[in-house]
Amino acid sequence: NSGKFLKIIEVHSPISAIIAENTNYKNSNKNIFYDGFWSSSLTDSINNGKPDNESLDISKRLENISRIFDVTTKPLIMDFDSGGRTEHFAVNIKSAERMGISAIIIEDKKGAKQNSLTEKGNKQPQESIMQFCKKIKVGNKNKLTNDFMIIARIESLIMSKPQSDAMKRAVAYIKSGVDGIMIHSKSKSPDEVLIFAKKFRKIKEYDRIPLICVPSTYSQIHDYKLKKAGFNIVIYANHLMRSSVPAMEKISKLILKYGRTYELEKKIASI
Ligand code: SPV
Ligand code: MG
Repeated sequence: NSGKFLKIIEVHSPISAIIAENTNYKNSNKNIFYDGFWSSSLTDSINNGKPDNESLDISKRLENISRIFDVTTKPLIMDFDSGGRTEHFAVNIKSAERMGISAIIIEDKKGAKQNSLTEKGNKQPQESIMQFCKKIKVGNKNKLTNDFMIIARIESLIMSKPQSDAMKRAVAYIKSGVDGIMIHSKSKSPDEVLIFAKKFRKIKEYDRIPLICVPSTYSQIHDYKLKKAGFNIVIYANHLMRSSVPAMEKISKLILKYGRTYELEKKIASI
């Protein structure tokens, strides 16, 4: 409702969330900051040393978010994977809303979970439109308030299906009552999500439906271009985790190399 273009950053632990909450960047006339957090299935799993395949169960994911909420104030969008079995989704969505999560994103996939960006090629099938619409309706029935948003994530482009399939799904999901659309892509170019946004924004009756993107593979595109294309939310979905991994690898190696920590004091945070 703010009409603002929202920048959302992945957080996977209380300390990563405190850092994200307190990060800002001042340029000549603006003070830029993150509007909220993304709880990523990928980085929550990695933070627990596990693959992104739902072996980290929903109660552990919610516990993690609860610890983040203990020490931060920004709103959070939770990656809810496919939402799981519809009867479990009906229960879990209430737990998410009660905890204070602002929105969940459910992806239109079914069966054993695989990360959409896996380089081996994602073998997880897409859910049928009919079944996914059913799930959206169950979600809406189990909302406690209308402030809580359910966003549908469309995987058609990930599966190399045509734009028409993605658009057909967007329309069906919105008709089933979803509050926003995330179009996902693993292309190295932003072109396909830009084409989708252009078509989607031509539908005037969906003016107020937020459009979301996750530019992990097409990272060359600037935020203002996504805004101009009609997106309302950008999610930087894994970058605090990905920045911490090489930092930890480097420092742990240097301690072995030097046999002391003196050489790296300037590379790390003060005590
Ligand atoms: C995640 O962050 O876990 C996501 C986005 O689902 S992606 O990994 O890009 O599919
Ligand atoms: Mg995920």
